[in-house]
Amino acid sequence: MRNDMLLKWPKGQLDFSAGCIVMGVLNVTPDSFSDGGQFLDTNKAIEHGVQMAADGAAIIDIGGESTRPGSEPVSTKEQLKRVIPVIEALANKINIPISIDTYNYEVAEAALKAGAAMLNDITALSEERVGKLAAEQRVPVVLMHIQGTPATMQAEPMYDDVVTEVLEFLLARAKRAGKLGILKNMIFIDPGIGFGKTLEHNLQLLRNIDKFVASNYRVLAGTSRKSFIGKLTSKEKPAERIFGNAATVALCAAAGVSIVRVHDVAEMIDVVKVANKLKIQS
Ligand code: HH2
Repeated sequence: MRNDMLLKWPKGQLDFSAGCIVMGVLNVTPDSFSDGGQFLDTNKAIEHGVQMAADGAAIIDIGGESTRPGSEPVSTKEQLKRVIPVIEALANKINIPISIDTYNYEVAEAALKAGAAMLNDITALSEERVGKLAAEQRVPVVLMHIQGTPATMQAEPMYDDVVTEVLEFLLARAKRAGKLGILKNMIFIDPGIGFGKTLEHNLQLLRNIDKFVASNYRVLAGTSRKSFIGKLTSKEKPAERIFGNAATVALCAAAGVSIVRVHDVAEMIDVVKVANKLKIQS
């Protein structure tokens, strides 16, 4: 196995030798756009995390604040109340890394203490302390692009050249992460599908996802059940967007994306297994 196919750190490991791997989404929130309210109950959340691991997820990404368009920040206290018991319990029940979906330093720190092994920051280290924390604790970090904030991001997203601007932003943030002491192979870049982007922006980013892969940072893509899929397929309900999502997951895996972040783990595991085999090796 080539060295870079196995990412190992003190708290976990990820094996990319088969190609793209799956991150299962676990939102412990009342209002997430797709699974809001389903896993707010601690026991239900734990059960779902265990199920996603059994279904083949390589990572479980836990969040305590919805970042859907129009959403407002949730207090640190409330986020901790939602996610910490779930992380503590899941860390003892599954042997894959748990990632914490937060840009909040206090939440990130407490989550790592409770057993999380990765940080997923939708603001790409807007708070430098989060980057320092990742460096000190030697954990991988996902850097995502967002234009604006969740409350306002879909009002009027605007770019001259969305692909170049998003990629340049991510490379600058990755460089900053490197300066803070995070190793290059521990950094994942993510174009932030749906975060301050129109349908056309999302399509352009996905059509050019190979440019992100060519950056030599590993890439994460989060398309799961998002509204652009609903628009293309006329599927109003997020849970009905599974086949539409499968198309994006297959194309991402075949283009060399390392991690797809999804709600429907069992289904997308099959998609990824096939797409990984169809990937033209370069
Ligand atoms: N998308 C969502 C949340 N976190 N993190 C990364 N790195 N990339 C993404 O595309 C991404 C993300 C939004 O999806 P979801 O968690 O299902 O919804 P909500 O924000 O409403 O909880």
